[in-house]
Amino acid sequence: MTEPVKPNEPLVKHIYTADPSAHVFENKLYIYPSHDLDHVMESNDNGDQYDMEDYHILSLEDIDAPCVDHGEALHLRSIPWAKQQLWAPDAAYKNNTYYLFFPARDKDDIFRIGVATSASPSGPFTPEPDYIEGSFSIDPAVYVDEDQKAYMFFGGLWGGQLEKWQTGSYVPDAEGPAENAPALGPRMAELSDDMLSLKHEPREISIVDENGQPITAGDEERRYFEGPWVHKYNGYYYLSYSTGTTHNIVYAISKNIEGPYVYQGKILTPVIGWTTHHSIVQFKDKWYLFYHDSSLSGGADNKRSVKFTELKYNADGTIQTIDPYNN
Ligand code: FUB
Repeated sequence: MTEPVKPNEPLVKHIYTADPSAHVFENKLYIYPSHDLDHVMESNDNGDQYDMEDYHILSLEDIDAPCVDHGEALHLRSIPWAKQQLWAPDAAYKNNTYYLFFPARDKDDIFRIGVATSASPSGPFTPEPDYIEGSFSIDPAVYVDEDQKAYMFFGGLWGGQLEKWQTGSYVPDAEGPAENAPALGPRMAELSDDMLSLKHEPREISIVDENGQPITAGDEERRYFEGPWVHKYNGYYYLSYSTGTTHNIVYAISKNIEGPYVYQGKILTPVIGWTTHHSIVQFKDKWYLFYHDSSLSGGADNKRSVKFTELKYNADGTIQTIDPYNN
């Protein structure tokens, strides 16, 4: 694209992109999205319509510069363990190396999380031969803390299969908790120093209300569904995520990276299209929300476009709610 990008407009229009994970690397903004394909798929609760096969990495020299598409950075055909569905990725930098974390279904149709490496933030990325041992479900988000310890957050309901991992192993016909029971939380694990494995079995994160009571599975306005993202602001960890069936991006905060996280409120009201997925990044002196919607495709759930808008904090650290069509 040669035109400068604008807030609340697709970053690129020549391909469909979704699930943006934005990072500042080498003084530029890099966006790691899913690459939605322009084909017709049957929609179902299993997410079969999200049948993606590769990743393209985008970058911006500045927040009003043209968006660069760096081309194919990783394709399904080069990932030995993966069968289909390259869903929402994330990237991290450590050890003079860029790491791309990504979910895909393995040969047994179970979602796992893989990792690929590159010397450049724009790739191409070389995948490890197998998925990360002990990983499962979807939507990895990797947070490298100030002490350089790295943590992977992940998990998604329904097609993301999180319900099936409640016992710690895969139970194909497992269902979610009862409506009045605590909702399933995202999982987290510290990554090994080489970023290629988990240091321990994934732990479940608890999200609670202002009285310390767990958010329940029936509380669809607030319970975790998919798409976790963690950032730090004024000494607090902010865990933000999609509520899925109610289509909001919401957030909860904690002094401890492992939680419990206390629910705060909405960041982004529903977008056009079923899914909503985001990331939050500081670039220069401002904070930005990267998100997607299906407006460019006329509302097709599986043909989405990445956009951004400024994100603002109130003096008490709460985040101002964004209406994507009125800001
Ligand atoms: O893009 C496929 C899936 O849709 C992602 O993994 C979810 O977060 C949702 O955006």
